[in-house]
Amino acid sequence: MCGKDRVELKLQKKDPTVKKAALQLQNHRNKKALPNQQTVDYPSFKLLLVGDGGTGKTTFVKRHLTGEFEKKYEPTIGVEVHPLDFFTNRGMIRFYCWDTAGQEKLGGLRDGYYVHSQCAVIMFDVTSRETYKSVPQKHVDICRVCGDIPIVLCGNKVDVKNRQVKAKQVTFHRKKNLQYYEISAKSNYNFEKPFLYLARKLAGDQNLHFVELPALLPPEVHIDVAEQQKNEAELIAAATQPLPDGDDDAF
Ligand SMILES: Nc1nc2c(ncn2[C@@H]2O[C@H](COP(=O)(O)OP(=O)(O)OP(=O)(O)O)[C@@H](O)[C@H]2O)c(=O)[nH]1
Ligand SMILES: [Mg+2]
Repeated sequence: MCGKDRVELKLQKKDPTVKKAALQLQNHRNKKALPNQQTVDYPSFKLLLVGDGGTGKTTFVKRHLTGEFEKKYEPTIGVEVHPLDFFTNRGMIRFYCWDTAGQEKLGGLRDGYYVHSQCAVIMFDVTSRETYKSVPQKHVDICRVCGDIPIVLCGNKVDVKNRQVKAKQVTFHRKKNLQYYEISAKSNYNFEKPFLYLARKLAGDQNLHFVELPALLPPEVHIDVAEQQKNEAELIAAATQPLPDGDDDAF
């Protein structure tokens, strides 16, 4: 370890969010029946995370510090699996997040990763229309392999000023009865929303809520709150409008 790394590690350990994450991890390790066992004694679900390359999937899952500490990295087969724990009023819940490679050439097993997924997040990048256009195909693929599982659509990078996919242009979720959230992985905006929605669906309990949020990396960027409030209002207003014709969303 070089001198610079050592200094950074020391600084990180002083960071209260890092301390909190370490404590959370220690607490849940203590709850396990055996040390180093793979499974946990609370409900766990396989969450499939898909979306075009560069949409921010890896950035998103790595915000969750405990999951990052326990990560299992398998670059050669095109997926990283992160166990992400959440504390709910009904006890702990774990999502095994399968962060797949979006780039075709790094796709590895592709559909092979989808098998046995119990829920999914489809991510696109609001600064790239192309990534939104590929959402329907990803949805078809998930339904083909996994059947009717709860799915959340996430429009990431809403911190960027010049977005290409406006809130009112996002209509795919309404056609397919999915949940949609605007998120910004880099600012932690709405980080917990997709997990909360999925946890409620999987538990069949709309009253489930998080009693404590997981330790997250500090925000790297800040969103313009007023601007984002406008976007959220635009979404609500758009939901009252008739859906555009056709299978794919046109801009
Ligand atoms: N401005 C902004 N940039 C982001 C955000 N999330 C991710 N990025 C950036 O987008 C780029 C791609 O992020 P990744 O997380 O690697 O994307 P990915 O979806 O995992 O890509 P693949 O692994 O190729 O499928 C990186 O440069 C990130 O820093 C965000 O919320 N806001
Ligand atoms: Mg990635």
